[in-house]
Amino acid sequence: MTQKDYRPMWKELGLNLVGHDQLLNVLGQAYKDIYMRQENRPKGMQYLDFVISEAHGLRIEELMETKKKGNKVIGTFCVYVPEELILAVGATCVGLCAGAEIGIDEAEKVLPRNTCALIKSFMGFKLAGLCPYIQASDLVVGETTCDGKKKAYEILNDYKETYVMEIPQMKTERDRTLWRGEIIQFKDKVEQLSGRKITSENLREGIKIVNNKRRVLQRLSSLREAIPSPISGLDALLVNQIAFYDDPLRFTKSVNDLCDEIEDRIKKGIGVVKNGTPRILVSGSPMAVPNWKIPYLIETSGAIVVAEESCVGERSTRDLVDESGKTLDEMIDAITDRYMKIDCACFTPNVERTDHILDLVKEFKADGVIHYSIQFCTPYTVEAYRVEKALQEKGIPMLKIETDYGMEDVGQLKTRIEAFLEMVKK
Ligand code: BJ8
Repeated sequence: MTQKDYRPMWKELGLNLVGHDQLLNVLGQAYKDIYMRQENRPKGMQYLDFVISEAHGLRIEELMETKKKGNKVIGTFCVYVPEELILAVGATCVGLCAGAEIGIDEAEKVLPRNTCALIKSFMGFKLAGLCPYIQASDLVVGETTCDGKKKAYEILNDYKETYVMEIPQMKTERDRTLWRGEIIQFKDKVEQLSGRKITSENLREGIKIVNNKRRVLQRLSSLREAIPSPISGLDALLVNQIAFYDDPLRFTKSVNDLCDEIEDRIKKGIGVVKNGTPRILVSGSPMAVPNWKIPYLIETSGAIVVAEESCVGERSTRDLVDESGKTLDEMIDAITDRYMKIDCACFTPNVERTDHILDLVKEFKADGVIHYSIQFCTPYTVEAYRVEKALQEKGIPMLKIETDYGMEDVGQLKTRIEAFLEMVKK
């Protein structure tokens, strides 16, 4: 994927060089097959193509540079971890590799076979020495969302220091108090790690940077309401995936440029598909890079993905932190409230999510919903029942898919998706 010889850097990071070369070859080929075959992509996607081609190269070099200057790198797996506090101390927040079937043999030595692919993936990446992001991180931050992750972090901590934030399970006032306490404790941890104090000034800046990143993703999302769709779901997903590890300022600027171009396309009536192409909302578990399986199957079956009700999508970008806080305390309150709004299926009850899916269907004029759960992900597989019921009541078709990162079921999934799209078209 990458051009320059980064092997000395990868060696210094303790990566398994042979395995890593193989991984990059496989990923490079997959990217060509899935992304580069698309026609009529916006030119602005070239920036994203470049970022992905340098995901293990230039971006890691940048992280190593910032570390040399005394700044820290913090790796995360969940959108509950408040990036604002990390940026406030001049540290960098990166999403860690968890979207590919990698190091499964190693992962299964410490985890049961019937574990969610995302969890197995991050464990596999670490144990097989294939994720430069975790190697470059000074600290990994986990969270008590689902049981699988919670228990896996205990094991991950044997290999890499993993700090765990306690996420409440409900949304009462008592839960808010707990979550606020967690944020304060995380603030202390970040201060101690970086040796820098969080002040109202640097936190205001952190809030602004993250809000702006979310604003540009909201902008991209709202442009996808247009008919015909001006950008493929695969490309939009890629933008949302890259948001987790690119430099936030550069990313915001590049995606804003992309949005300008898309706006222009909409004015000219340019789309990536014809009018009348079935419009699909994908909802459920997050799709970490390079998990492109479901949107690829949908978009090569004659439909277009118009939105993702997912943590790599709408769920993590729709809410901003209120910027009116003046004191540090007020800002912490604003961060607490913003993150409490995330409607992860780990919460109970979680009616906000179902309501939100119904709103998205309307807003994006979706013809149907494909509910995607990673196999063995109890929160989303169980919640799919309620989502389906709510959609049925409104006469909106839904297809429930449970799968992992493997390719064994691709033929069967394609048949099911095609049959669903036939039904949606009628
Ligand atoms: S806020 S969705 S990013 S926890 S898929 S590991 S839930 S068994 S990833 Fe998530 Fe945060 Fe929630 Fe979002 Fe567990 Fe399910 Fe696996 Fe999951």
